[in-house]
Amino acid sequence: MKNILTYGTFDALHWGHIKLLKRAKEMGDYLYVGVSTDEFNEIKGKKSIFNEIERVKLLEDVPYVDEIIMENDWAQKEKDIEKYGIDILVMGEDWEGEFNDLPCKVVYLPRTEGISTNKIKQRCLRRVI
Ligand code: C2G
Repeated sequence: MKNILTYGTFDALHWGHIKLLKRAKEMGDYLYVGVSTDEFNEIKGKKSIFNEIERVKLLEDVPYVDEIIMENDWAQKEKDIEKYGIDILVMGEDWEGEFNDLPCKVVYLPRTEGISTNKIKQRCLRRVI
């Protein structure tokens, strides 16, 4: 049983997030997803459209997601890796190199071009498709 782990805010869930989760799940058998709490988002300097409860609600029905855990701080990754017996941490390439010192294999995947939560926010502000 190969356990995979990824983290994110996953605000305004979009196909870029889904494609990341799909590729992460395809690397193993069970995918844990660490969702940044609203409090941690403050530390990350992110103001999300949806709160942590709503962001979890959106992720719960994504078929690739096997278990959701909350991400409260930068430092919990090592504990999570031990606690859940993680084999691979998967992150988007925007995190390239950031987590190489963790006690598991780390894979950085290409981001999906053309979509981001910020793009969605901009469209909403312009109210156009
Ligand atoms: N992502 C992607 N393609 C996009 C947008 C996002 O592949 N077009 C990936 C990101 O690279 C990340 C994941 O989807 O791996 C979640 O993205 P965010 O919600 O923006 O997460 P982030 O704020 O980067 O939080 O401790 C790690 C942080 O919690 C990661």
